[in-house]
Amino acid sequence: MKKVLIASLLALAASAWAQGPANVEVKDPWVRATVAQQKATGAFMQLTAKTDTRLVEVKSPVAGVVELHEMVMDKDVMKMRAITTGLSLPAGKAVELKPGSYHVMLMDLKGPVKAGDVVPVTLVFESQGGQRESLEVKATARPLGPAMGAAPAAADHGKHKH
Ligand SMILES: [Cu+2]
Repeated sequence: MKKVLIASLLALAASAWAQGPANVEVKDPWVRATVAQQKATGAFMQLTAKTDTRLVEVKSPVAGVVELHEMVMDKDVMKMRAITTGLSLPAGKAVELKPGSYHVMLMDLKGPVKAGDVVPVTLVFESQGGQRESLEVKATARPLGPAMGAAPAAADHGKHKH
């Protein structure tokens, strides 16, 4: 009984935290699930670096193009903008990638991302010395959230229950 509990706790820990002796700790990676025909979505997580580093590149097999984005105000309108110089991760400070803020933009999706899907995302970090380290995390797809109830009927199309 106790063994089973420990095993499930370990499994839980493994899914929530990235593995390996990395300089950057990745907490709670997730991807927003898509609806039919949607070609882009966002990936989110919390990053904490042990020493000053930068997130310089992100890759994922589910997307043809992956970019790092930030939200900026442009004439009172919030817009997304690609971060081309990398996202800096100061030592010991948690940097949050979340909706409405920094995010990983997955574009040119090869197929729909369904809630519960596990999406591999490879993060490439560069230290101040220019050393690169990559880390693969498994982001779980979550449903659209509050907007879900208002989603068009098309989103449910093709979902047959037997
Ligand atoms: Cu974006």
